[in-house]
Amino acid sequence: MGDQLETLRDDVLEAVEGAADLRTLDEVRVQALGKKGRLTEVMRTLGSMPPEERRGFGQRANVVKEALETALAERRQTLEAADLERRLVAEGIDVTLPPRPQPLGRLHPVTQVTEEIIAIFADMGFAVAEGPDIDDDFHNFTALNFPPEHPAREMHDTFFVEGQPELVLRTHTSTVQIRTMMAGPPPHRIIAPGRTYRCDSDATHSPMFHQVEGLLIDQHTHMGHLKGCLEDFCAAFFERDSVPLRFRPSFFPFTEPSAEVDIGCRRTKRELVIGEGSDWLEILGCGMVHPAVLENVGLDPAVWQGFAFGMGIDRVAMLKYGIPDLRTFFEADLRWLRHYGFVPLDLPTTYAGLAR
Ligand code: 2NL
Repeated sequence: MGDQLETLRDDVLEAVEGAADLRTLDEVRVQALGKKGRLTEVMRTLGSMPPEERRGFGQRANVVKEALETALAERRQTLEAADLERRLVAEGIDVTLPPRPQPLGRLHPVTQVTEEIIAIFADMGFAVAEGPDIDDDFHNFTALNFPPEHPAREMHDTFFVEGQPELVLRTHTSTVQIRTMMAGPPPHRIIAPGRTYRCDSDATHSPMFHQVEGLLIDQHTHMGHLKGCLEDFCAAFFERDSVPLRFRPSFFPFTEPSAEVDIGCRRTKRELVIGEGSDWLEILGCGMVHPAVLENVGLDPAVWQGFAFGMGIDRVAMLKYGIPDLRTFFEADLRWLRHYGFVPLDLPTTYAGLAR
């Protein structure tokens, strides 16, 4: 009987060491210690033994059982660790590998350029403000000092909401600046990028287009600050040390004085270079906020003053990235987007270079 226990123990220990995976090991366990296992069968014979043999045999069988259980547990641990190691290697991710931008699609040039503009003005301390695309006559025209008979209020320039002649699709994002000035006390330093709408459609006009306006209101800001701000913006946007700017006297109902700003450029048959040369290209309109506008939003023009400007985002996107036709912007052509679009997650910053 003693030999039988030892043979059983050695057989099972050998099988345990030989088990190459957890499934095999479990089969070994069942065959030895399961309900019909070899050791279980041997233990079952205890009852029919003479009492003087039973005690010693029972003790030795228990020692064998414990030895087998220990061996099984140790082998299990080894196999589990090996399994885990295999999985860690197989499922490992090298986080230092570069991302694969291809499946992520592309950002529209308007999105890219809007982010670039926001990054530049954010560095100068301007916050981004937003407002509704549909607004009322007061925020779009009256507060901005448009006289009642102004041509921009005509049916053929402005989209009106059917049945609600007080509501329009905003023709500029000045509506957002009016809302900002009425919502809280000065000083204000904001830019308002967004969609704008005018009843106009040809090679250089789209009925929906994008604009960014800027507004700064405090007690001491003058035209010199406006000029410096726009010079810094243009240099940063066109990524040059400096750019020549030309301010031409102009007229807007909401600014006084008003100016249109041209940027120096060189036009050849083949290309357009921005920031050098003896030609000029108009890029934005600006001025000191009209006293009547300040009064309309409840500010005393004897105390508060500031500047404002407005710029077409689609237009400067075309200039900066050499996109020849405005209409292609809104055709949702995937081949066009793959060519002119930008890799997402590469957010523009002025210190890293706006578009990399
Ligand atoms: C242009 C000209 C401009 C503004 C927009 C503005 C807004 C308020 C008060 C005063 Cl609330 N002015 N905006 C000022 C001057 C010019 O836009 O050519 N945009 C494309």
